[in-house]
Amino acid sequence: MKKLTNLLAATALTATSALPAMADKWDMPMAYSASNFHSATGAEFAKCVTTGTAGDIEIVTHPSGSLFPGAQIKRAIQTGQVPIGERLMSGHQNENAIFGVDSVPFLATSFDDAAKLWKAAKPTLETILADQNLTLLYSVPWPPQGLYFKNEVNSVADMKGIKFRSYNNATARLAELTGMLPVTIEAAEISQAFATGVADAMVSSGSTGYDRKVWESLNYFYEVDAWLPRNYIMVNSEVWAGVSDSSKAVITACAEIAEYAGTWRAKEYTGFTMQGLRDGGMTVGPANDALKAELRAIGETMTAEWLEAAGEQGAAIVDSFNSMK
Ligand code: PCA
Repeated sequence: MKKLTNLLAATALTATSALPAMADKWDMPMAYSASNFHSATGAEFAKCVTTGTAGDIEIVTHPSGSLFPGAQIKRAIQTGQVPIGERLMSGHQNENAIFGVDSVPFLATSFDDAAKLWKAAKPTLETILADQNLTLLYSVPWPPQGLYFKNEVNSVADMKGIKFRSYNNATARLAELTGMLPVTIEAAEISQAFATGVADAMVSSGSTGYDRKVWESLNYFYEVDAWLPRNYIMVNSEVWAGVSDSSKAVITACAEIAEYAGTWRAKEYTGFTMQGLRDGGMTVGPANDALKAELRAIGETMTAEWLEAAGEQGAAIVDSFNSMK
């Protein structure tokens, strides 16, 4: 028996001393539900890094805003409260209009165009983020944004006075320009907000409506393909500087895989979630032509406003994007 205990103790010791000296645990806050495709992608990215670095860096994801709510994640990474995290970048248009480049209505309305816009904007975004102590690892789009309502809507006039859940400046501005009343609510909170009548409408993807089972409160989804906003996975630049070259290579490779896999998932999920909304009992279809035209006109106003706010950098991104089309 003593022998066995000794043996166990020796094995435990060996196991402990075999652990890499620099083993590091990275908590990674994410704002969206564990079932969401961004969270699934993040979980695989975490696994890829943990396995690839042989545990030198173990990434642990915290979905559903459980560690930090979405609005606080970027600051938490910047200030080193967490080394890494995922954030919807357009949530920070207040800081810099460039962060809202992916939420300009009708600028990029398909996955292909969203990829081109991302390519055009990436170098500028990386520079802005670097100034904020942030290093970009990967980015994945949401599916195209459409309009959710409790009641049937056929024109902008029908929207007047409706309480509209917003998730960034652009969505709040859209509410204002359509005569609705914006109320900012994180995706993790929307099921409750709709159930209690805090809001009766939103613009979002089929994915978020599906994840949050919004058919329990809302009845109509109008496919508008207004824009495809993106989530970004960022690491604190000081933390990044301290990572070994070999671990950096693993993380960069895992990030590339995650961006590809996440984008693929977003595409696959678009049709799947539309059907999910229908199965839940919602009426799903394109907005009528008159409503589309009204929304386009509002989009033009918002595009002009964005270009004004984003200045030369914004104009250069749009030029570069247009040259790729
Ligand atoms: N879902 C997120 C952002 C965009 C989307 O499709 C949300 O509604 O908060």
